[in-house]
Amino acid sequence: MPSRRKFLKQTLLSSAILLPGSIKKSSELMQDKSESDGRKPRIISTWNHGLDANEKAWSVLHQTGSILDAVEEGVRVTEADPASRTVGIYGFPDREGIVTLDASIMKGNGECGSVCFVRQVKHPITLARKVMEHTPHVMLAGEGARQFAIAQGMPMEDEVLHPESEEAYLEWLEEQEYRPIINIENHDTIGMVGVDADGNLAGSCTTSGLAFKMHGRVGDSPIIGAGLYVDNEAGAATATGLGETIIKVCGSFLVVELMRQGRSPQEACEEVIGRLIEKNKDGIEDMQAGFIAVNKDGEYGGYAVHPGFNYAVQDESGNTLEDARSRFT
Ligand code: SD4
Repeated sequence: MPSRRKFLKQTLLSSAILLPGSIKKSSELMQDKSESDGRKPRIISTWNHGLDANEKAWSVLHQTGSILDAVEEGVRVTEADPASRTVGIYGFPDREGIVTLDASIMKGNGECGSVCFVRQVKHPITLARKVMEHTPHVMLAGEGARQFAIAQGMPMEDEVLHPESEEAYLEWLEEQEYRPIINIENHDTIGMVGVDADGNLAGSCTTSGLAFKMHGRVGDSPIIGAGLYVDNEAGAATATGLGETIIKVCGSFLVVELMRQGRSPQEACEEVIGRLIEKNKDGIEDMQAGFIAVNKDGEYGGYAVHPGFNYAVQDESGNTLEDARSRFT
């Protein structure tokens, strides 16, 4: 079965499993997200794993009243999930067999922190927050980021691949074909953006990056403006998919700038996917990328290059998985 069809089938199967009770089927949902109501507070996050992450974020928001705490705690659920092959230390390794992680966090007032190419840290999102709050810098990389984690008292994890990651890596080694494209199945970064009842925004993004990437490769997720951008004056956006395509258009920043100029979150995501396709024409049939966005009024949207991208939307009416529309069908 071609990889995209397999992915779609898997997505549909897992959607069905994840859709009990209050979680609605995407087909029941309003198609035009630009008409989405501006309900606040609201938290949205990428892919199926966004459902569990949203649930945690929502309870943290209600406990602490902090949208920043909410987006940090929410994605920590995914980082700690041994079943995740695309986020955290149980994820797929790079081509040397080493798991390296990227993460970023941002507040609506412009404060932000990120880490990239970091090893052995179970919660890179928390490390990114520590960079934001306890250093004069925005971004720490590699061994420096790891040393900072140790200095902050964060535990170091053994560098043992999860058995499923190891199996996939050994299989990959047989061909060792390095193609810097997304194969649609192996990219499921979690990006989360949220707005509280007062219109304060925050966002987080964390990933083990592209499976079997070159050692040292850093994607969009830890780059402020590419994988994540938040501005209380306009809105917040985050990205998933092939980071190289997203970096080239400063994707999340551009989504937020378009919202500042008056576009709805849905319109802004669609316009940036259009720009991304323009700038990445070669091989676009094998490249997936998607954005989600929320504005300060609580309206939201999401859009992707190809079908198969979904995102979880949490507000007072429940936690819902929605299929994003896409440029190609
Ligand atoms: C990256 N954007 O490292 C990440 C990978 C990914 O959904 O999204 N996935 O390029």
